[in-house]
Amino acid sequence: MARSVASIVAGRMVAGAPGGTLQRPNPGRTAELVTEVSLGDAATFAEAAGAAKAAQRAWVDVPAPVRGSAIGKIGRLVEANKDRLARIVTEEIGKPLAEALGEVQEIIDTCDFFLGEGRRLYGQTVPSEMPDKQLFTFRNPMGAVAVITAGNFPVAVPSWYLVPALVTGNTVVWKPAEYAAASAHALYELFVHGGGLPDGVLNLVLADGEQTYAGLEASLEAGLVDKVGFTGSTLVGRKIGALCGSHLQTPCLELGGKNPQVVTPSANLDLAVEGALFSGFGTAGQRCTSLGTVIVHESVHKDFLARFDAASRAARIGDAFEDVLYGPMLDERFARRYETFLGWVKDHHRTYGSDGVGRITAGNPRKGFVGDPEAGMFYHPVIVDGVRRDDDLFLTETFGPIVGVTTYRDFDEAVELANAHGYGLSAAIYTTDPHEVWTFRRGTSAGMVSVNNTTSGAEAHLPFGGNGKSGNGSRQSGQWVLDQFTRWQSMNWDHSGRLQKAQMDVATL
Ligand code: UN1
Repeated sequence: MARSVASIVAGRMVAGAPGGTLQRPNPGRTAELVTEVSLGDAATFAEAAGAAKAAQRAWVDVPAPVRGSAIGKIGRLVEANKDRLARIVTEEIGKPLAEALGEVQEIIDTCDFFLGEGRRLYGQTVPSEMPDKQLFTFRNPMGAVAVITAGNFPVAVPSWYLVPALVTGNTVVWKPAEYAAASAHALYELFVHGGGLPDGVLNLVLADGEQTYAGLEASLEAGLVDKVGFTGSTLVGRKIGALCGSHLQTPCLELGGKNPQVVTPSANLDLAVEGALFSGFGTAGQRCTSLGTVIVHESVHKDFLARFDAASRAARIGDAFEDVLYGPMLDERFARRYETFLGWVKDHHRTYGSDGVGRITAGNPRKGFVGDPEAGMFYHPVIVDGVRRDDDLFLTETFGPIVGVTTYRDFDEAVELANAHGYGLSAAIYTTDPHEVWTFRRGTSAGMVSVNNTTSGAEAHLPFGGNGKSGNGSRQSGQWVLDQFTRWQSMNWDHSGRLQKAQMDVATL
């Protein structure tokens, strides 16, 4: 039985489908319908932004510790519904159940961290240069926040925005990926009921990209949106960044990645292979933190490649409810784009020399569920050895189960190659040499560095974010995200009874 979902503005379900209807199939069994989505349009978005703006005046008056305890209750309700929510995610986007459970755990962790923020939200006292004058700083909420999220992490990544935004006194209009609408709807309900959120504090808009952009533009124009958070592609991030910039706003942008993994001669190769397998092919390569290119020292290249090849051939791909490395692609649009890319890779890499450089080593890049080729959007893992720095595969995020491999001679070259793609989200190094660890950390352009661990798999309370084509330097998670959802306000309070002028009436000894 397919679930029917629609936008919810100020606590009311939006009637009809002004933006049309989306029939969402199970990506693992495309003949089976899982969600029927009534889409809103630009007006729905603007209406939701208006509802958020109106509700913010009362929400900011709720004492922060009370908002924090609402976050705590949301966390407990999500915990009580962990299995149910994870199953909706697995069914709707084909993420293996173990990963979906991990994703839900990430929401609980985020709530656990931020419930305490309600009792902190610290400001400062600052000494004045004049007697009987007090200086203070306060964190004020931005106002109404627009949150636009991707469908590969349909519940955890949204919570990275919703939780800190709400606890700091903002209200939200949330536009999730429409192909993950049932997951989003389920999370919305847990937030509203768990936290007892008043109408309008959290609004859900289901709409396509075009209508969302138009709605966001109109809302910014009307002064209804004070901050935008966006997780998605670099291409769309640029558009949203430009739009926000023209309204003198700085959005929180979390975009794509082409995340490298350096494998040095001292590396534990089994660990490096396990890491490459998980971050390259886990979630079918559809994480912003997925591994893009392995940069391996030439002395261990052959050995690494043989083991990586064998491991990827042995991996189980299939039904996301079973014990598999990964399931289907998220959505037909991604599958089609990936297939075009794969076609290019096959043509391009066939033209390389007979020495094996540039050949597709592993996997059988054929579409099809093992045993039932027509069942869903499944792809086998592909490893391309010998990628060169001007190859598309080296330079572009693929969002699919494909990993490039290239070699280096000296360590400086490895660091240089690890930055040459222009993204800067996540980077990993496998080494037992502390000097290499330190040199890599300092030299990488990435916002997140892993040592003897994978490029993907961030923890919920460490700063998350990227540089270059991966974002605008904003950071989510932990205390660092507070700077995204609050503005500093300063106050000076003179109780001397005189008009003391800064710089002119400075006290002297
Ligand atoms: C994303 O793909 O948008 O680091 C976020 C990870 C996850 C988050 C990925 N916890 O893999």
